[in-house]
Amino acid sequence: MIVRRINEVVDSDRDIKAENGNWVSRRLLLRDEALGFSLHDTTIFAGTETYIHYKNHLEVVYCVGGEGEIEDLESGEIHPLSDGTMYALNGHERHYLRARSDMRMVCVFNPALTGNEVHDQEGAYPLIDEE
Ligand code: 9YT
Repeated sequence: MIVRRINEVVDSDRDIKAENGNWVSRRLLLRDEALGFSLHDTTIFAGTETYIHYKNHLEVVYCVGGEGEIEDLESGEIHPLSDGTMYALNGHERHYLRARSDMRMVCVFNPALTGNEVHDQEGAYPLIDEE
């Protein structure tokens, strides 16, 4: 069994800040833990807009605090986000995330992130080989 608390992750090498300063992601579980997914506690900072296209991963996001919106660039739909809203990117949808206030998100990635990925210019994480 793995038990980990957020205060053990903050300011560790599992505490990843976006290069553009838009978000911070605390990685509670990574690929090494061998669960088949990674689990992140992410804060999207107020006033930011982030373009994301996870071409190589499926992501589920559960908003547990703050307010903002997601714009699905495939459908053109804009969905408000607040505490209690989940979205699942089951079609690798290109999207914008906009935060009106700091939004706290619980994120699950499949395949699991290793912890070393950074968003590329297209807002994607690379797929890192299993080996
Ligand atoms: C919700 C979202 O996609 N935020 C960007 C960061 C990413 N979720 C991560 O690495 O935790």
